[in-house]
Amino acid sequence: DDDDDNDVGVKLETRTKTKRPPLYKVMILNDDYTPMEFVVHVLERFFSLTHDQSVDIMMAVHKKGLAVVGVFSHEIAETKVAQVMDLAARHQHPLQCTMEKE
Ligand code: TYC
Repeated sequence: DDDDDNDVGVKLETRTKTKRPPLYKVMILNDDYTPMEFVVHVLERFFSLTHDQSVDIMMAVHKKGLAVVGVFSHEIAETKVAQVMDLAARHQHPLQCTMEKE
């Protein structure tokens, strides 16, 4: 502002803000009717968990009510929830799967 050029100039640097997309926790909820083996199968099939990891998470849900089974972009999380809800409905199990912004 001291150089009497009427403040005309060229901005030489711009901020490169790389905003990461929000992530979503996908959770499964306990209920009294869905068979344990079905929940284990769902976790193996849709969340690329090993059998042992799936058993551990299923038992955590059975005891505590719910657990996070994975964290994904919005689109992937929506797909996982839909896949679980669809398979559970087709087998007439009341299993619930939901997503929540992290
Ligand atoms: N509580 C169920 C039973 O005793 C098992 C179960 C576990 C159901 C986890 C849902 O998300 C769930 N058969």
